[in-house]
Amino acid sequence: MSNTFYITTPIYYVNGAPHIGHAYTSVAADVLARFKRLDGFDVFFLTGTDEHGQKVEKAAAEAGLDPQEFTDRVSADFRAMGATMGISNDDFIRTTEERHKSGCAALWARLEASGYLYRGEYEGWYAVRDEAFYGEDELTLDAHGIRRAPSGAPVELVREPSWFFRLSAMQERMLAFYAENPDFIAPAARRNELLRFCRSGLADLSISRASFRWGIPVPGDPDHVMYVWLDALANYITAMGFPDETHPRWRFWPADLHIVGKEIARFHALYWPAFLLAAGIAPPRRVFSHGWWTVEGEKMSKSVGNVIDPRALVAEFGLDPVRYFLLREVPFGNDGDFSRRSLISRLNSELANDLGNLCQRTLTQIARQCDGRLPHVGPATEADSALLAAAGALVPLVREKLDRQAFHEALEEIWRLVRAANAYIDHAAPWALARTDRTRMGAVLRVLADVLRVLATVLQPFLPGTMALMLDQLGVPAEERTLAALANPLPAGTVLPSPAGLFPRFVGAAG
Ligand code: ME8
Repeated sequence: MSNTFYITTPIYYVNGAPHIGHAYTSVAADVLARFKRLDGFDVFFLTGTDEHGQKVEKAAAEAGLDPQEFTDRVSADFRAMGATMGISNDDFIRTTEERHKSGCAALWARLEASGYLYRGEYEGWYAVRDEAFYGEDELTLDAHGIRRAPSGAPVELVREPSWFFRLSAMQERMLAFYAENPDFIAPAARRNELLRFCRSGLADLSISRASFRWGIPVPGDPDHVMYVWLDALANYITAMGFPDETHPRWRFWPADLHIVGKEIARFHALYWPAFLLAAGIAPPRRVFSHGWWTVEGEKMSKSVGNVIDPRALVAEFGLDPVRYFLLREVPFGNDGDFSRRSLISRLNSELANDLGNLCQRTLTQIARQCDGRLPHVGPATEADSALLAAAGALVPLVREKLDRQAFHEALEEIWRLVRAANAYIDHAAPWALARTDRTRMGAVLRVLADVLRVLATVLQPFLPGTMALMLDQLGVPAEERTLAALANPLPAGTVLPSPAGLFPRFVGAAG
């Protein structure tokens, strides 16, 4: 079994500023990357920007800038968004980089050599907003007589010479691939959609454009640029050094997980593995396609003016509460609604009350009653053993949930333990034992400190900043913060720093 884990986000279009949807995907991938690192994996986490195509070319023209200058700017903004969100990516790829362009040309050459490409003419519908081709049967006419794609994007008629990929020849092979890899695409609803689409018959895919210039030239046919989706998908291998299979990064391929939004599932779970299989390259292991956020019940859009800037949220609420909210509020895979009220309510009840107070109550007692030193492990009562057993079972449970990208279930398991620890402290009442049975008081506080250590350790991927502080306060050395290190008990007598609050309650207006 290889110990590598390669995870990616989509590379984002640089036609506009990053928003909460982009932050969501990046945070989700980041939590998994951090968890795998804590679990001893050799992790590679990639993100970046998708900079070619008509949509970006148009946005640059509207901004009155040369496309390269425009993409430099917006790409830097996406990088900055990642930094604000605490994203721990190992690289950030831009499709305008030389390494990407040459890798793409190499992929094209392999596809051509394998006989999967031919030149022809494309006539059909194209939506610049989606950078996607649509069949006549997929379109609807709106009230103004405008033809629209299922996504709502307006389409235009395109008639131009084009290179094609023989997707039709891949149909049986793809169906066999899905059958052999039942976990390749999740959640199940997306898998079923994809199977239906694939079984209904696959048309060859136009993979070059000849009517604009902002793209990677087709090798040997410089009047054409590569279709932006072929260019974009290739980022996942060009960042790993493709076509140089002796590159140190190539050991990470095939990717373990592509995290994407539901609207681009077909590109990742059908076109991408089809290109790779045709080129003789191993396909990725899994694609998880998550749902979409609306805002206070409405679709997020520039024209409605309700686009949420993740950086403004972080400035107001702090980074960890925002990360927590994004992954706790909505089952991963479902659509969800963003509302300030629910963010504030989760911050105050789950982070400040449930977890923050538990930690504060325990550490304040240790500071006051135990001279700030970690107490000895005492003889365990039934209640002690039950709580410690629940804590001991947490890591495998969370691992299993995160291996299925079920973030909300992982957090639910963690909070089950937080609630059990709160019930335990209420019942054991160490503040009362301080007057009646100091030995038992020490034992109770030690149980709590050990449980808090488990909680803070598994929560690091979700709440990296606050859990680092919590582990400092629990006296856990930096090198003892991995999942494996939970097996090493902390020495009694460890001097703990004075406790400080982790999650201030939010007291401002909700609306
Ligand atoms: O599609 N809710 O880029 P993109 C949740 N360049 N997630 C959202 C969202 C929302 N309202 N809005 C965006 C592209 N996202 C291509 C990808 S990959 C080879 C090329 C997230 O800038 C979600 O992950 O349109 C979605 O798939 C992605 O941003 C789309 O970003």
